[in-house]
Amino acid sequence: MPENTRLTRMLEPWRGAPESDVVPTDVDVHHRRKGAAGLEAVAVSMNRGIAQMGPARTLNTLRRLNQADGFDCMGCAWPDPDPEHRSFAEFCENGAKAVAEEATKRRADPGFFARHAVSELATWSDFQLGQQGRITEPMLLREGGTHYEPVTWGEAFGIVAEEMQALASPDEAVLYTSGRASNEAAFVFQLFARAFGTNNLPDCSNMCHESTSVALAETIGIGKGSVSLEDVHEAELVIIAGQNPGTNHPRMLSALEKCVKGGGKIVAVNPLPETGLMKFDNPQTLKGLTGVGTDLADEFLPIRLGGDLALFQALGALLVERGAVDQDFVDRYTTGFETYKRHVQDLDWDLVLRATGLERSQIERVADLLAGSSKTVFCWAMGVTQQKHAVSTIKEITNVALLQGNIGKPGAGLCPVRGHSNVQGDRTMGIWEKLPAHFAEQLRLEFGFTPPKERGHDVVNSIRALQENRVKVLIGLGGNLAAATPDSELVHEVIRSVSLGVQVSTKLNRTHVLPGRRMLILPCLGRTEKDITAEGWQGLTVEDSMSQVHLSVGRNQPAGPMLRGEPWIVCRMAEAVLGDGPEGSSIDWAVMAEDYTRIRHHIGHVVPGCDAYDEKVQRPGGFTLPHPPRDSRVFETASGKAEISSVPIELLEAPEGHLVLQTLRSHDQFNTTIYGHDDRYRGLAGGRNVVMVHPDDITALGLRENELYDVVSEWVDGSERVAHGFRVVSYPTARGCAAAYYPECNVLVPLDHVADASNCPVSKGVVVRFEPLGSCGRIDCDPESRVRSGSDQGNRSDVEPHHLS
Ligand SMILES: Nc1nc2c(c(=O)[nH]1)N[C@H]1C(S)=C(S)[C@@H](COP(=O)(O)OP(=O)(O)OC[C@H]3O[C@@H](n4cnc5c(=O)[nH]c(N)nc54)[C@H](O)[C@@H]3O)O[C@H]1N2
Ligand SMILES: Nc1nc2c(c(=O)[nH]1)N[C@H]1C(S)=C(S)[C@@H](COP(=O)(O)OP(=O)(O)OC[C@H]3O[C@@H](n4cnc5c(=O)[nH]c(N)nc54)[C@H](O)[C@@H]3O)O[C@H]1N2
Ligand code: SF4
Ligand SMILES: [Mo]
Repeated sequence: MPENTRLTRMLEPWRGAPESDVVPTDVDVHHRRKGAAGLEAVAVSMNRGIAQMGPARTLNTLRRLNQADGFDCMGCAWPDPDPEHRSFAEFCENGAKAVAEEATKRRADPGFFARHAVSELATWSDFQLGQQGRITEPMLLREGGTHYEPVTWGEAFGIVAEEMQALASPDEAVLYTSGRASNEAAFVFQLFARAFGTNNLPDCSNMCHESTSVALAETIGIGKGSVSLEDVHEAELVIIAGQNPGTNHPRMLSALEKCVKGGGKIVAVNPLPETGLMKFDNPQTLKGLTGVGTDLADEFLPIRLGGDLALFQALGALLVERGAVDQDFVDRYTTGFETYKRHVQDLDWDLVLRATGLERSQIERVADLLAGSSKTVFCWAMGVTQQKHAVSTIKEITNVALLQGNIGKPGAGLCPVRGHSNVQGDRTMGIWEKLPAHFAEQLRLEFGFTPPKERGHDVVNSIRALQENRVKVLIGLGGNLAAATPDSELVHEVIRSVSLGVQVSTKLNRTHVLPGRRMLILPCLGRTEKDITAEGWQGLTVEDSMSQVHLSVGRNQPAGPMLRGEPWIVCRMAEAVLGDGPEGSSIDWAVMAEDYTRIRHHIGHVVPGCDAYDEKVQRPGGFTLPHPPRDSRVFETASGKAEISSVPIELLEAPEGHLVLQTLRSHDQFNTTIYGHDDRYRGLAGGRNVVMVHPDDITALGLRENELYDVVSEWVDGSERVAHGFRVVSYPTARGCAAAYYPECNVLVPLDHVADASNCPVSKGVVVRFEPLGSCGRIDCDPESRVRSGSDQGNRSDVEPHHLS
C-alpha cells in the first residue's frame, strides 16, 4: 500500500470512526508491520475506547487501569512493575481494548432478548454476539422456550438448586472456570464443587498452560515460572519460544526493550516472523511514537511446528559438548545429568534438522549466545504448550535452563507466560480437577467436611462425559466452553444434552446460544465496576504470571442495577443448593457473599503461601507467593532435586500433499471474543477466514493464492473434519506449516488429539489438506454465499490480492 494511504489509515482512528457491527465482507492484505505498538496502537486504543465508552468514560476508566489503587487489567497475565515504577498509562492497546469491551455502554438487556429468538442468535457470528454489549439481568431460557426471559436472582438460584439436588451423583455436575475469575470467586467456586461432592473443576488452563504445570511440577517441583519482571530486565539473554507477545502480552515488549537497552540479547523461536518479536516502537517515548523503535530479536529461528523439542535438545547437547555447564549447580541441585549426557551424545542431527526445519549453523549460533550468557530467561506460551509432545518439550527447555544453573539466580529463570489475567490465581485457589491431599485436608479443617478424593474431569474429559450423557448440569464461571474447545461440531452437539446450563457472564457468547433443556445466564460485574454489597464496597484479588498477588478495585458505575459480583453469585448459588452444607460442615455462604474479606480470611487458612492473605494484599503492589526453586533453590520433587530429563525427539511431519496447521490469535480478539476483523501486525484486515501458507508450499501443493478452499483435517481413526471457505494467503511461515485463526478453526481439531500427560488439546499441530471449495458436498456448505460452518457462521472472507512484504 502506498505510504500516504497508510498514513491515512493510521490516522483514521483519531477521527473516532466507530468499529462497525456489520460483519465486513472484504479482507484487505497490507504490508506486515515492521514494528509493534507506536502511534498507531495509541490511536487504536483511544478509538476503541471512545466507540464503546464515549470520551469521558474512556479517560476515567483507562487512568485507573493497572494503578495500585485501581483495577487489574482483565487482558493477559503479564505483571505490573512495582507501584513506584508505574507510569501514568501502564497499559497496552489490548488492555485498552479489553477494558472498552467490558466498560462499553452497549447493553444486551431484556428488550434485546425479547426481540431475538435463541435460534436466530445461534446464526450470528461470535463477533456479532459479543458486540451486543453487557447483559444486565439474570435471563432464563425455559424448557421448550424460544427466547430468554428475565428472572429474579432468587428464581434463578431456585432452578439451580432444583436441578442439582435432583442429580443421581454429584459427578453429574461440571463446574468450568475461565481465567478471568478473581481469587475470591475461584476459591468459593471450588468450595461449592467440593462441598457438593465433585472434583469436576475443568478450567481454561486445561487448554492453555496445563502442559507447563505438569512438566514443571515434575522437574522443579512447582508448576509455575521462576522469574520476576526485574529478572527479564536484567537478563543477558532471553529466549522466546512459541509466543507472540506483541499481540498477546504487549507490555512484555517494554520489559524486553529494557533488557536490550541494558545489553541483553533476544532469541525468537517461531514459525512466523511475528512483528512484536522484531521491533518495538515504545509509545511512551517520542522515538517510539515516531517509529524509531528498538530492535528486539538478535536471532530469529523460523522453526517448524512442533520442532522445539528437537531444538532444545540440540542446544543442550551443544552446551554439554562445549563444557558450558554449571557443574557445581548440576551436582548440588539436580539429578539425571549423567543419563542425559549419554542421551545427548547420541543426538541424531539429521532428525533435529528435519524436525526443526533449521540449519545447524542457526542452532549453533544460539548455543553460542547461551554459552556466553551467565543469566538467561526462557519464555514460552501456546506454541509450545499446545503440542502433542508439549510436556517433553517443556522438560527439554527446563534441561537447558538447569544445565547452566539458570534457576534461582537474578536475571535468569523459567518464564511460562500465562494467558488469562488470573488463570494462575485460579489454580492457586484450588480450581483443579486433581485435588491435592494437603489442600483437601485444609478444606476439611477449615469447613468441617471431607472433600471428594476422586479425580474430576478436565476439559477434554468433561466433553467425553457430556458425549456419554454423564453430565446433567454444566456451570461456567465465565468463559465460553462451546467456542474455546476443540472439535466444535461435536461439542456444539453434546453441550446441548444437559438438563441445565448456567453461565456467569458479562457478555453474550456462543455457549449461551447452544442451550440444553434449560439455560440460565447470570450477569456479573466486571473488574472496572464498583462492587457494592450489603457490607459495602468490595475489592478483589488476582495473581499474575509471576506469582504477584494484589488487590483490584473497580470504580465505574455498574452496567445495570441487577448485576452482582462473581463471589456473591457463587456463594448465593451454593447456599441455595447446599443450604447449611454437607453433614457436620459449617460454611458461611451468606457472610462470604456480602463480605469478601471473609473469603480472604478462609483463603489465608487454606491456600499454601497465603497466610495473613487479607493483610498482605492491602499493601500497595500486594505480595509475591513463595516459589521454592526461585527463592532458595529448593526443589520439592520426588527426588528432592531438580530433574534433568532424557526424552526422545519426536517428529511432527505431515504426509505428502498435506500441511501441519496451527490455530492462533489475531491482533483483534481476546480468545473467543472477537473485537474486530483486523490482524494489523500481520497485514491482514477485514476478515478472519484465512489460512497463511508459505509461497513455496502454495506452489508445491498446486494451490492458488487468494483462492477459497475447504480445509480438511485428517485424524488417525480415519475421521475428517472440514472448515469451509478459507482463503489461502501467501505468508512467510515455516515450510510445511500453515496458520489460521482460533476459534474459527477449532472445528478442525479432533477431541482425541491431546498432549501426552497433560491432556491439552493439540491446537498447534493439526494435519490438513486443501480441497476445492464445496467439494465436501455438505448441504450446508454453500460456495455461492461462501458461508462456512464452525463457530462464526455468516462471517465472510473475501481476500483482496495482496503483496506481503
Ligand atoms: N490480545 C490478546 N491477548 C491475549 C489473548 C488474546 O486472545 N488476545 N489470549 C490470552 C491467552 S488465554 C493466552 S494463553 C495467551 C496466548 O499467547 P500466545 O501463546 O502468544 O498465543 P497464540 O496466538 O496462540 O500464539 C502462539 C505463537 O506461537 C507460535 N507457534 C505456534 N506453534 C509453534 C511451535 O511449534 N513452535 C514455536 N516455537 N512457535 C509456535 C505462533 O506462530 C504464535 O506466534 O495470550 C493471552 N493474551
Ligand atoms: N484452537 C484453539 N483453541 C483454543 C486455543 C487456541 O490457541 N487454539 N487457546 C485455548 C486457551 S489458551 C484458552 S485460555 C481457552 C479460553 O477459553 P475461555 O476462557 O473459556 O474463553 P474466553 O473467550 O476467554 O471467554 C470469554 C467469555 O467470558 C465472559 N467474560 C468476560 N469477562 C468476564 C468476567 O469478568 N466475568 C465473567 N464471569 N465472565 C466474563 C464473556 O461472556 C466472554 O464471552 O481457549 C482455548 N482454545
Ligand atoms: S500487557 Fe496484558 S495485562 Fe498488561 S495492559 Fe496489556 S493486556 Fe493488560
Ligand atoms: Mo490461555
